[in-house]
Amino acid sequence: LSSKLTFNGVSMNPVNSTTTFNFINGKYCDPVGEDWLENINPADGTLLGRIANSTEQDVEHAVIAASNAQSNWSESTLEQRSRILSKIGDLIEENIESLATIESEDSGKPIGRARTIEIPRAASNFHFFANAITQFSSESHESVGQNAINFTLRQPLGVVGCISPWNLPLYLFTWKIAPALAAGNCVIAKPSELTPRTASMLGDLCNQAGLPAGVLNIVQGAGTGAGQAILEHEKIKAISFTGGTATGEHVARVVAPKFKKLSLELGGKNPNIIFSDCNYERALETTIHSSFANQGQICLCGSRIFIESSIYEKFKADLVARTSQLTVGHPSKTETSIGAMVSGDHYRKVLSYFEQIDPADASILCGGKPGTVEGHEQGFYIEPTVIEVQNNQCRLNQEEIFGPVVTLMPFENEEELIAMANDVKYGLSATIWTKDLDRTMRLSKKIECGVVWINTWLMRDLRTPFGGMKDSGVGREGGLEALRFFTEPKNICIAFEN
Ligand code: TXE
Repeated sequence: LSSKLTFNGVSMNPVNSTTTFNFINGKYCDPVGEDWLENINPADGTLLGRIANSTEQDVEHAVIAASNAQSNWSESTLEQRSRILSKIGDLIEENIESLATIESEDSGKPIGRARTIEIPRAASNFHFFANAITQFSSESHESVGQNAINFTLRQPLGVVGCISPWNLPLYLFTWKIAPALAAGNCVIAKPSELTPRTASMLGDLCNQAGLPAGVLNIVQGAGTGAGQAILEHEKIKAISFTGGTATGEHVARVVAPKFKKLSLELGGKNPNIIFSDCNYERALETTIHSSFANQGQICLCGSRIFIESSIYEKFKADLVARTSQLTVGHPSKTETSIGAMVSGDHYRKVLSYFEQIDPADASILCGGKPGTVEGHEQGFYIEPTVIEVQNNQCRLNQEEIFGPVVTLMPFENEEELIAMANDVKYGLSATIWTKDLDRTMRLSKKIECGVVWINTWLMRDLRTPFGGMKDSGVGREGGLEALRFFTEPKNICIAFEN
């Protein structure tokens, strides 16, 4: 990354800096109120630095910058936008190592995951939408017999707000920003205050790629301050939000009376369904990933495992044995499979589920306690945990725990399975392991969710619609759905004379 940034006249590099500034109108700046939050390293509890804690004044500055940049950006050619977005993707790729290191420090995720999956995906988000915008088309309808033709313009919305969470920081931040920019909008974006630094580094990469000042503005700070100000600002036309369901409900309540466009990607409590005819080894191996990847802090994790009763005892024993072999360790170590939870608060929240287990509902088969990593005793580690559940209504099977925790339950037949799988407020994704094609279709149609994976998990094609139903969200992102969200369709009807 360039070391040409200046702050208060002092040259600085955002990677080495312990201060995370706002990025407004193409420049790093401190928050108007000079208020700062602490950025804690979850791997050892030490202080990484301070983060701008912005208010509505900072959001106002960002909106002014974005509004000034809007008309030039929305009138730039698709080729110009595509070239700049593609360059941002290239620069992310060139800086994978430093971005992955910072991402891992901020979030506690294993460095290998950041390096090989998440930062590359952030680059793909830009590359994908750089291409997608050149293929984005609209419809026309000839009103035959009425001498008229209708066509649909897809115009940029203007200034839009993107608010993202801490679990996949740069990956989800760019998943929103790239389509918003590609469609010709200017953006006010807020990353989570728990994982602010890779988002901040993106500002510098955008400058290097030639993104005009003001097109992307990054406002750092708490959800209740900066986030709330983004929701409320009259000039921000749309909100794309990913986060917890409770916060999503609040976002909807604030935004609905203002008639902003709204996309919500919220929590999940996804069933992972194992039939006896599955490819057993693949199902077991993938279940380890879908249960514990990123310490279970992925909305798509298969946190409720339903196993056909004929193989229940065997799968249970094998899963517990494999789980017990996972290495809880410092995120910077390549051999670590389970890193640290993102924060002390989240760590305590996950542990509280273990303390409150009613023995009539469930019993812990492995894990269920803090992990110990020598030399890093103040870090927020939790052992990967498998719990056998007797009652589908218990909290463990109803609430999103968002940690390295899965529950097991047997099922006898499809009818019973579907009833249990759907008996939650969430509806994000489902995974089904079976070789029976008819069954895959029957179940896929009946399970209430937005994404179904058959004999795989989290295999993503960025062209597909992504999102959930019920309390898992409203709307779809991904592919052309995202470009549709970030544009206003306007029908134009032209009458002509024969
Ligand atoms: O996320 P929040 P939290 C789930 C998971 C987790 C729970 C709570 O179960 O335990 O949510 O996590 C911003 N106005 N997921 O509280 O609050 C906030 O600053 C505007 C699932 O840490 O939802 C951050 O940028 N913005 C999820 C973003 O919202 C506000 C990923 C998300 O934080 C705001 C993360 C406000 N009033 C947690 N309050 C997923 N779907 O993957 C907060 N924010």
